[in-house]
Amino acid sequence: MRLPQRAESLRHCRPAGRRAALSYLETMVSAALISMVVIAACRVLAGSAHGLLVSEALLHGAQLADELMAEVLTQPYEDRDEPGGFGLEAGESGTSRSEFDDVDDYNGWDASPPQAKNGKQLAGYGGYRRTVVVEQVSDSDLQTVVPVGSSSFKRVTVCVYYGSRLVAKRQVVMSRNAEN
Ligand SMILES: [Ca+2]
Ligand SMILES: [Ca+2]
Repeated sequence: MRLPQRAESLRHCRPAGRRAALSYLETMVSAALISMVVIAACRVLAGSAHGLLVSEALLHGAQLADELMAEVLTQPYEDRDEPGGFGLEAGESGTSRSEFDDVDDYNGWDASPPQAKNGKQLAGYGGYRRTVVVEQVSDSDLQTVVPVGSSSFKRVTVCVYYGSRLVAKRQVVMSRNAEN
């Protein structure tokens, strides 16, 4: 038995409409899933890039801190020409480290970007900063800061920052008696 023309038309159209609706829905779900995967991948990549930057900053910080601490440790405990003082002696300039000739001359050194001893900026270290603090510490307790000249120990602290972040710190205690 043949259906009327309108019923025949609906019989063919309904399944096609459902298929179209399903295809649209599938497309939307697929697009949403792809978007989620892309966002997740971007986050992973951003995290990896940040991790690499932090690793590089820590490596450079360690190199800069070790290099400056090694330089300080080559200096005598006190100025040979004016023993007993602390900090720069008369006639010594603090614009670079070229005239630093004893450990406590380095107290208060602060340079960004980092410099070589002759004052030349170190290439490739933009954004880094190096600081030095030298303190007189107690003979009986190396953690206790005491007045200048009242002990035989000086504690040297070198810090390196990348931006505002501390990326390396070195601390060494020097003894006056080690030179004798
Ligand atoms: Ca000095
Ligand atoms: Ca000096």
